[in-house]
Amino acid sequence: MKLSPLQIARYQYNPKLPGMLRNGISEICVKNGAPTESVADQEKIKALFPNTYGKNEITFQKGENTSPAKKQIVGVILSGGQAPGGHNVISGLYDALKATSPENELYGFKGGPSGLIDDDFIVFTDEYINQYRNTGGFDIIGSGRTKLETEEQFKIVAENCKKHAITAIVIIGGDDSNTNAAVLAEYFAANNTGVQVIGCPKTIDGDLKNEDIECSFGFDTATKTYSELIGNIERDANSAKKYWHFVKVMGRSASHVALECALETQPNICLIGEEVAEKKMSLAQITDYIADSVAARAAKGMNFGLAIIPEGIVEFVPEFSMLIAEINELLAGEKADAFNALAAWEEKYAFIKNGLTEEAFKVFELLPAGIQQQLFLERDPHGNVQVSLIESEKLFSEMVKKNLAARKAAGTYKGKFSPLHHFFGYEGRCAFPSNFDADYCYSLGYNAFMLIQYGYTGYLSKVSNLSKPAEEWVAGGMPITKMMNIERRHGADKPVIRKALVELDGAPFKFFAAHRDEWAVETCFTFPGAIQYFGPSEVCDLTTHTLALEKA
Ligand code: FBP
Repeated sequence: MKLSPLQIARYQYNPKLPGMLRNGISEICVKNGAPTESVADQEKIKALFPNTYGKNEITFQKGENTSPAKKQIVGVILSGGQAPGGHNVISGLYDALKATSPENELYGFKGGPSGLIDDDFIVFTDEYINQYRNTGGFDIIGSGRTKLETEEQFKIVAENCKKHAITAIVIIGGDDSNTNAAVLAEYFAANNTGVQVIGCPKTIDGDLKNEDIECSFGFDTATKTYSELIGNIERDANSAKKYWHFVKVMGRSASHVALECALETQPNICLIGEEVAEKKMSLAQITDYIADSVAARAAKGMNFGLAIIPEGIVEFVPEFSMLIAEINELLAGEKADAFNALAAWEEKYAFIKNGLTEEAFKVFELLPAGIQQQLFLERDPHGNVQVSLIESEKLFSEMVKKNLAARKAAGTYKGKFSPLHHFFGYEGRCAFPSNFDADYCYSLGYNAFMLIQYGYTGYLSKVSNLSKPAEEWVAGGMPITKMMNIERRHGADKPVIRKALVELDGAPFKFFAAHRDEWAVETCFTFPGAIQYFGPSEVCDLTTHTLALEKA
């Protein structure tokens, strides 16, 4: 592999640990916190997790390490979508494990959770790990989206652990993967396997957070990468003064990524899915809102601008989710074959018209032809519409175009509207982790090993006080069951980690809401530029606006 100069330089970077973990392994002791309860449905969650529920929160502090001496053989997996910093979680875990005893071993199970089932692994060495320090990507062992949730799977994993004398598994993943980590921990405890399970909070979407977990790793780097690109486009727009840019940003469901990018770049428009749902906004209302900005700016001679559209937006538009639900129903089971057998779009269109309720068809009719066809082309393995593949940036720009044409006809708009489209997602998921993510991830991994060493299971590695310099970060752990509640999933009540959506009464959204009217009409763009890895701390170690506002 040919190395870039930055990659070589990043190998030399020493990630910063929280102060309390800096004195060497022999001087890390546990401070017990209070017993915990789940966020809701306490009795039900307690009954489902009799062995792991209600445990104490803990923090680490400087003091004599009293953990029992024991050879540790730890397995680690990466689960779900890539997020910058995954390699550092593994290197932090490896370094703590080896610093505790060179006899300890770290197994990396390949391709995500399926690696644990297929018993497909490598044993990490210094030489192997060193190639991945402070780099982006999950290619160190790969990732996958297989769900680890059935008893049959757990049995196989337990057998594989027994075969290799594995003492603990670390699951690096999002809310679903950590929910499964909790269930696996409970299974292992109930069956006296002696295998511990520790989770680490990952996802660029930023929706795995709560009063304990201040942010998931990867969010910082991904949003900085998108914001750099958005800022560059804003500057181009402000230079050329002829295009309106519609930028869709990743975030399967929650709009944290869009909101953070808006705080960093001050675009003219940023839609927030959670607000759309709360206000029950229709497609027409959203379109009007964007068109108002285009028209107001045009009246001032500015026929350019930028709108950020969160990937998950359409699911939050009530009439659109109703349409999707009807389409899923319309093509359920064998009905899909009848639909697919129709050759021409006109025939398919008639089939759709016939099958949808009048209300749903009205929404369907509003959509641009390209989007209408997309709804029927891209389906997931269960036959459902893949909402994340809908080109919502094009959907809204085309609807705005129509809206402006009507205004022009009515004599209320005289501008020129030339839209361009972008989608930023994969561009940010494997970027070199920012110093923040490099430090945070290394600390999460290091800390995960300390939790293992002290015998905890069903815990999430927790590093907090993140808006402060790393020296002041607080390392510890919290029982995953604390974050759980019961939700309806696939027709059954399930214990799951509660997903964090954008809070409309939270400081980041309030700040945005207080400024957006001005941003919509004036040109208030800010240009964050590229992530800086070397240089003054106030430039290189900056956290996100979201975290800074939440912790202000
Ligand atoms: P995770 O929830 O697994 O972290 O993944 C999030 C995400 O990056 C979303 O933002 C995006 O919608 C999705 O993954 C894309 O998934 P895929 O990599 O399978 O295309």
